[in-house]
Amino acid sequence: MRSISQDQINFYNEKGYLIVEDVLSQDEIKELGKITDNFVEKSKKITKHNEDFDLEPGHSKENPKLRRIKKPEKQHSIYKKTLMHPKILDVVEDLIGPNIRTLGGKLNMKAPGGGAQVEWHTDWAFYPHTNDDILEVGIPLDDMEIENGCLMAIPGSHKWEAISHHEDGVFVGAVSEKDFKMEDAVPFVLKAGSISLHHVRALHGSAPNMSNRPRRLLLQGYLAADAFPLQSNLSTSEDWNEWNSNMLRGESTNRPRLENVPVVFPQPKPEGAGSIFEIQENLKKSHYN
Ligand SMILES: O=C(O)CCC(=O)C(=O)O
Repeated sequence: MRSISQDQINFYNEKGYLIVEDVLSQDEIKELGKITDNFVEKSKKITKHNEDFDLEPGHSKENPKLRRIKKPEKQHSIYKKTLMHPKILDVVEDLIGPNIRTLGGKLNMKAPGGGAQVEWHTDWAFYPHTNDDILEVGIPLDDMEIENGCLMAIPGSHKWEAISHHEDGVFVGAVSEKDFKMEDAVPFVLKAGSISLHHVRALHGSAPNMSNRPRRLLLQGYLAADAFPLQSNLSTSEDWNEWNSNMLRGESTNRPRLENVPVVFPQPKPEGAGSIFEIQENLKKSHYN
């Protein structure tokens, strides 16, 4: 039985995003919030990005500005449980089919009073695959509104030709202003407990947090088992075992489904490129100021 209606599936196919309400319980949200607070506490001990954390400029022990917990599912069992949450997987299955791998997760945080924007981009620009049955689930740990920098997307943009995320021939992880109209953006205003899903080719971004509340958003990536990355090297048995350890439902396959999908390859990268935040710092003009 489906967990969402045919109308919701049609909406996702047409617009490239979907909001589903009341998927996680308030107890689950509270627990996620509590462990996330502990990670913010932990981040006070560091002064530079590391394997686990990405920091916003101005981060300090007194005023921690943890911008991202990387691969949270590898850092705490509660995040792992959320990545494998049956209710989330049921919705994902209705949209991309029964054979599902995960791309893993990230937890993006915007501190009150200015937590930084994410410039407009598609996830596809960072990781093109053999087909685009790939999506990202957004799980807000705080009510997400325009004031605290909610995620936004341009409806229908997942059907556009590939847009370059380059400037002066170098990958900057964001599109140019001329490529879209900000007034077409739909804000994902969500109560904590609800989820958003956006297609890998949907153009999306988010503004700085201008409120006095945090905006913490857990993002979890999922893909059809027959979508293979165009960039990755699955050459050894070890790579293959690791790849298959990301299967969450259904059957793995060694037969990539090759679709006629438009791609601009995300190379060359800027010097010292790390997270999306660092890559986007190379954009000459922010979409937000
Ligand atoms: O945190 C956000 O508002 C958007 C994040 C995003 O699009 C990304 O990390 O790729």
